[in-house]
Amino acid sequence: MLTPISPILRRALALTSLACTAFITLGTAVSAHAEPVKGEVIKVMASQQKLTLRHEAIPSLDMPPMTMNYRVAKPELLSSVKAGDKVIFEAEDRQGNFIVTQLKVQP
Ligand SMILES: [Cu+2]
Repeated sequence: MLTPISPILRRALALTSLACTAFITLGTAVSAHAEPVKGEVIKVMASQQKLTLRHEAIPSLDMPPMTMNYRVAKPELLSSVKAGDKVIFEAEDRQGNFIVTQLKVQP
């Protein structure tokens, strides 16, 4: 039977995961919020500064593999990608808004 506690537990686990990421990256001088994630560009919406990405799991954001829309931190991030590109990106959760901060076509 499902109980109301499960969403709370999920959130707690996500926060724990973020805290762990911050702790681990302190020693390696990598951004505390982001980790490189592989994905594929499904759609670019340049006028909205958004794109649709199909991506692998993102443990630090508590996301399973999925397809979703992201806003980009800078419009220039969209200038070098198009639908169908395989990319590596980093995303942050800013008060519930998921923002892509890094975006590169996979070498
Ligand atoms: Cu996602």
